Amino acid sequence: MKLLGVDASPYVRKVRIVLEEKHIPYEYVKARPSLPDSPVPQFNPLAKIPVLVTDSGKGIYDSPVIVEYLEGLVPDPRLIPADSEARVDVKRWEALADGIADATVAISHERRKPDEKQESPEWYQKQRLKIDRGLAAMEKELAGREFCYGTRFSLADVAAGYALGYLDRALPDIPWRASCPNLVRLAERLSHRDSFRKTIPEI
Ligand SMILES: N[C@@H](CCC(=O)N[C@@H](CS)C(=O)NCC(=O)O)C(=O)O
Repeated sequence: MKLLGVDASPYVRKVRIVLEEKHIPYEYVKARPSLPDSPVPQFNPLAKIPVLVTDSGKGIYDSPVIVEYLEGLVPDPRLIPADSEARVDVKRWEALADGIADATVAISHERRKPDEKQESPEWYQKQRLKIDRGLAAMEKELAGREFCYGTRFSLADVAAGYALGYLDRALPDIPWRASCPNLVRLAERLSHRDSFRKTIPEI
């Protein structure tokens, strides 16, 4: 199977971490969706990355669907619990982390625009609140625990870890460490896992 994407995308890293955790061999095809000759729209009509292309040529998107697909393909090690309530709790962590990453992407893209094209301070504040409240919710749920959900590593940890890593890279001026000691410890623990080390963006 092939994974289409680039290192700069946090959602691509999430999928790569899952592929590494499950030891699934794949070809990483560096592809930007916006280039004229990009292969991405052929496999995802929404022209977004990541896209996983199966050996039969089917394009799978978006990242939560890809993760679900990989979990079904290689159930061991399990990253999403089988029990339906536990499953929802883990996917809720994923949704929270994805939302933090979405707001981080939005601010980081906006900052690259010329001053006259920038969004209003209120827009920035709205995005920033999503990040701050999202981190506060994660910090609270993590209190007294080693893992984000239950007593073992899961997709919840993958999600929190990739979102924090991306936040550090894209918006290093956000001082989240000062108010989130539990997340600091989590990020430190995760940074030693092979899956996280092998997927550190090259850029
Ligand atoms: N919710 C999607 C988000 C995917 C996404 O927005 N990817 C960005 C790159 S970080 C992209 O492809 N943007 C191109 C576009 O929106 O046209 C997922 O989790 O896969």
